[in-house]
Parts: sequence; structure tokens; C-alpha cells
Amino acid sequence: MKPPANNVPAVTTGRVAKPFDPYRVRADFPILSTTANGRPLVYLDNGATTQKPSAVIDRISHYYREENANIHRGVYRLSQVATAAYEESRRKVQKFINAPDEREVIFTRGTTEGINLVAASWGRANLKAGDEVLVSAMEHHSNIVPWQIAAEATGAKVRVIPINDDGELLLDELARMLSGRTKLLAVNHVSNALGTINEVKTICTMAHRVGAKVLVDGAQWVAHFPTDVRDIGCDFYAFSGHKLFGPTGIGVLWGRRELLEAMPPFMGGGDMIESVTFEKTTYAQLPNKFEAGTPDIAGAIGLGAAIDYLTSIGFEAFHDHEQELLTYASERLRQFPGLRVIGTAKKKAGVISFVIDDPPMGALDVGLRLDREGVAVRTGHHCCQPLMERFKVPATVRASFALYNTKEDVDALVEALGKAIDEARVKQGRAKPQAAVRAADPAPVEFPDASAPSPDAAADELAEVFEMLGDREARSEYVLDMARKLPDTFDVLKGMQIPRVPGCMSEVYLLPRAKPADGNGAGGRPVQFAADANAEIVRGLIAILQKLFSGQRAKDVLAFDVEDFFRRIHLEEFISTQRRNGLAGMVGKIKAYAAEQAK
Ligand code: C6P
Repeated sequence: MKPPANNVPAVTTGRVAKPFDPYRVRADFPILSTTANGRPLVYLDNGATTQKPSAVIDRISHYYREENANIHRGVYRLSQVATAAYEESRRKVQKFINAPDEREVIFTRGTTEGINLVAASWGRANLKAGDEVLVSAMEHHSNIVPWQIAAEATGAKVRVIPINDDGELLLDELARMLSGRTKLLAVNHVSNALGTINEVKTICTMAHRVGAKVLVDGAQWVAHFPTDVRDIGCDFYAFSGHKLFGPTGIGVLWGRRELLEAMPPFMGGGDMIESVTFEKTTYAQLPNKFEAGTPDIAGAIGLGAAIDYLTSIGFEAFHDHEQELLTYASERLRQFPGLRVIGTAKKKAGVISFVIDDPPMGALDVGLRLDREGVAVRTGHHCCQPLMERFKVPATVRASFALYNTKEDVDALVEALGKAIDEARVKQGRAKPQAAVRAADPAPVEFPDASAPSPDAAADELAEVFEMLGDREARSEYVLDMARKLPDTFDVLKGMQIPRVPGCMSEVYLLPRAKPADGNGAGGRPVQFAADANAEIVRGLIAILQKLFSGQRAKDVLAFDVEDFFRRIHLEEFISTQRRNGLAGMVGKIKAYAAEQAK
């Protein structure tokens, strides 16, 4: 279903504009009328991925039902049809971003692959020792790590453009950093973790003055504002289809033709060659040179359908709507005095990141609590760990809007948040001493004894409980209950200045020790550990690890197959992969200590 053609503001067309109707648009997205945890789904994680309209779903289905064949290879009709549809999508992208030439549009797997392509191909061919690559302090890991890898390979240096406390780039600082050594500047158009809109046009002008190239990461821009690579003046622009109402697994890298032509291939394989012999291989022209192997044909075609869908609505139509949602949400969230917004730039896209200082609540716990009300938000470091460090927070809660969100979605978020905060206040008031009391009388650090004769026996006991609990909700509730019973030693452990456990999206402190006065029996002294975190779910995981490992012989700790245990308790059902990195960090620390003791 398409909105009416006159659905554009009078400002741009001179016609009388009908107000944008997000409720009509919602009807195009089947998933938006489903439920989550028995509540209507309130989807506010559009920064992670957007939902897909029927137009996209149907187009992909049509491709597989009636057009599926490999492209650029067959002389038969079906292959020609698939090739034509794939190439037609390239032209749609070209028009969508106002690229001068369709050959400059390279299909990739997403933003990450686009940036890696430039860093590996252009970077290795053009960077040398002493050169500098500038990245901003608010970059996603995808726009940091590829440059670190390129710098390591070439001897170039990665330097960071600083930001102010509102999360805005310091352009004066940038002006001072730019020099003849600067070879490339990589910056996002919109920050995924803060929502800041960066002045990419100005940045390009500044960088070009010293002869540097500019790569813009458009992952968080393209679904919300019109994109014009000519107007921006950048040299490379990368984005992902799945954040643009298209499928996952497809993305776009646009680059200036002369740069792409001069760059060596990124990957070798089928479809990117002109001729191959064992002595010498020559490469295909653009864009094929950068599209080795069978691409995501359905994905590219689906992306074309998403672009058609979005352009049929028109960015002018919903620009004000998304900005209104941002203003409305910012105002409503002010009712929580303990909530602090991270990222208060003057120019922002529809993203609100926040932390809750009072009552202190870990972002992960907030996310889990909101999920129970059907509200989907992202929690964590948003793949921006250096940015989190800059704001001295381990993680934030992030609501990110798209054209189909409504004020009712914001109301649902605020209501769910209110419940979460009230509950946390009651729980903390009831179960825990207040901070001041805590400081005066800190809980002693406890190192639990073995809960069973061996980690295997402890695992069997735990697995039995998880099995009995049955569903995901009961299992998470059990883990949260274990968290409640864990002694509150967070401040004490933190005060000991032991390093934080890496990989966790909350602050985690873990202190191992060898059990005193137990001698070195076979298998080494038993290891014990105390730990605490500022997220309830992580505290629950600590309690599980303590049951498994604390008080057990070092050799048994080392021999225990923790991954197998996690599979047995269906950990994946209630813990995201990223949170598992944190869990792996804790297990790693315990096992490393056990290894020392077992020597
Ligand atoms: N940000 C988020 O929730 P891929 O994974 O390649 O499609 O996109 C990577 C990426 C690059 N740059 C920016 C600015 C991004 O926001 C993202 C993806 C998601 O914020 C997942 S971490």
C-alpha cells in the first residue's frame, strides 16, 4: 500500500500537503502488527535494523519463485531476467544517492564490508609509514578496526578527531589535525550511538584542502534523509540495505570512479576477472572487479524494492515526523530525573541514548525489563566502545526511530520505563542498603565454597533446574533471582582498583584467589572467586559461574567444558551473543587463574 502521491509538505511542492500518516505506513509492515511477550510489538531498534515492508518481502519471494538464476553467466532467459533485475537495482541505487555513474555502485554485504573494502584495497595501495588516517571519536567499530588493520599493515597512524560533551565533532580541532600527512578521513554521517548528524560536507571541504580522501559511513543516514554523494563531495560512501527497509546481507559502497579504477581488487574469484591464466590474471571493469563470486542477487533486488518503496513515500513526507518523535521522546523522558541522555547535539537524527543513574540500573537490565512490555530497544555499547569510554559509561539504552513509529510507541517506552524504574527503586530500597549506608558498612567480599563435589556435578544440578523451568521467561527470572541473592560487593571490588573484565557491556569486577589453608592437593588448590557487576542479568551469570567453579580444584575448573554447559541450559535463549563475550571474559579470567594454580 502506498501513501497518496500528494503526501509531501507544501514547502517543497507548493501544493497543499496532507500530514504524514505513520498509521497508514505501518500497515505496509506486517511485523508491526505482531506481538512480543504477549504485548503489541513496539519496535524502537531501527538503528540496528529496520523492519521490511510487504513490497520488499514480496519482491524477494517473487524473485525466488519466478526469476532465480545466477547472474552474468547464463545465456538462457532466466539468467538474463535475474541479471536485468540485479543491474536494475544498481541503477536504482545510483539514482537514490545521486551517483554520477552506475559503475561506481558496488554491491557489498553491508556497511562493514564496504569500509573494509576501501581500507584493504585503497588503504594498502595508498598508505605508507608516516601517513595518517583520521577517524572520529564517535565511530562504529566498523569504521575504526579496518583502519587499524590497514595502518598496521602499512605503518600509517590512526588519529582520533575529538568530540565535545554533547557528542559533536570539534571541527576546530580537526582543522588543527589536518596536514599533508592526512591521507584519509573516515566519519559517520549520523552516529548510531548518539544520533549526532555530522557536517560531512564541511568535513569533505576541509579534508580535500590538504589532499585527503573522505569516506562517509552512511549506515544511519540513508533511511532518514535524502542522500546526494555529489553534494556531499565525499570520495567513498558506504551503507547497509537492512537499515533501509531492505534485506540483510546486502549493502552498497559508492566510490569515485577514478579511485575505484585505480584500486586493486579486494577479493579474487568468479565474475571479477577479465582473463585468467596461471601466469597472469587481468581484472574485470567496474563494478564487477569488486564483486567476486555469486553476489546476494535476491538481496540486491530486495534493496531495489526498498528504494522504490521509500522514494514512493518521499523523504520530505516523514522528515518532520521523525524529528517530532525525537522532540516528543526527549521531552517525555525528562520526567525521569535520574535518566541522563547521552548525545545532546544540536542536530540529531531520531536516536535517543540514555543511562539511568538513579536508581542505578544497568542498561542491559533496562532492556530486559522493557522487553517484557513488548518494547524492543537496543542496549549495550552499540559497537562504539571508545565512545562509551569517552562518556564514561559501559553501555546505554537506545531508542531509534523510523518512519513507522508513532507517539504511542514513545508513550509505551515511557510507561515501560516508569515501571522498570519504580520496580528497581522498590527492590533496591528493600533488598539493598543505600549507597551512603553501603559506603559506611560495605558488604564483606565473599568467596563461596564449592556448591557440589565437582564442576560437572554442579552443572548437572543447574541443568536439571533449567530443564524443569521450561520456558525462556522462567529461565531468565531464575537467573535474575540468583542475581538478587548475590552479595552486593560492587563498590568494594571496584574500590580495589582491579581491572574490569573485558568484553562486558556493564562494569564487571572479578577477584580470584586460591582457597586459603587448603594445601596443594592433586589438581592444585581450589580456586574461589568473588565478583559483582552493575547489571542484574550479569550478576545472575556471576552467581551461575560461582556455583560451577568457586571452590573447585583448579584442574577440574580447567577441564570443565563450559560451552557444552551453556548449550545444555539454552543460554542463547536469554543472552545475546555480545553479552556472551562478557561471559567468556569472566570464564577466561577464572580459567587463567586456575591455570596458574594448576602449575
Ligand atoms: N550499527 C546498531 O545497532 P552493518 O553491520 O555492516 O550492517 O553496519 C555496521 C555499522 C556501521 N556504521 C554504523 C554507523 C552503524 O550504525 C552500523 C551498524 C548497528 O547501531 C549494529 S551495531
